[in-house]
Amino acid sequence: MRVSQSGSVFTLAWEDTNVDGLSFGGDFNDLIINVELGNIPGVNQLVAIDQGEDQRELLDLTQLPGQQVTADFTVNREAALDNFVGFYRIDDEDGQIGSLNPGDAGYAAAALGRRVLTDLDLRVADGATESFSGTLDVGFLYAPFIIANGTPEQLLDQDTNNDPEIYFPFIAGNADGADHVRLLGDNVFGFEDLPGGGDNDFNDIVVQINFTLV
Ligand SMILES: [Ca+2]
Ligand SMILES: [Ca+2]
Ligand SMILES: [Ca+2]
Ligand SMILES: [Ca+2]
Repeated sequence: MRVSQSGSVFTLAWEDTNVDGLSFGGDFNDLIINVELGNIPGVNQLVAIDQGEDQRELLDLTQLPGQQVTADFTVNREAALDNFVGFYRIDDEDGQIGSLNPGDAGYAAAALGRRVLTDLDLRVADGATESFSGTLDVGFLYAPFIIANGTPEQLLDQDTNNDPEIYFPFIAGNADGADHVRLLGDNVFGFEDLPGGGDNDFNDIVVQINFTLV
């Protein structure tokens, strides 16, 4: 059998005699099979499969095989505020956490309690770009959050006077009722850090994620 390739088409050509060089042999046309490879979605496409709608700036790892994926983050900042971006596990595409929905009392604390990649602080200096890498468990949905000019610790401590604003892709979860997360591409999230949408440039933090199966 001989194999040749033209683009996505592989040709398998068989010779059915073992007498080479004779008129009835060696022509490798006794059986020919063309195999065309279809478009096999990559892991990044699978994660992004439900992205694209207004409040669907989510990571869908429910369809991935295996146990974990490596997530490589590229984080860029164009903002005066020192923002903090993270991700948390949600139970459905509307952001539910147990019995809590976005906007319910205690939702922000519950979201921070579900925070993943807790050893990664996705924050960079203004105008800077940095790379981070971590692993995520497959089989779950994750949503991003942005804390404007603050940290999770400030929201979780006992002092309510130092609480920064936290924003989610789910408008109901945002105190100002404004959109603060926008999809800029597959697994590319742009965040707006100002109350009420501010200048709406959605580049105050930009997080791009590339997934690979472990
Ligand atoms: Ca506080
Ligand atoms: Ca949005
Ligand atoms: Ca902005
Ligand atoms: Ca900006």
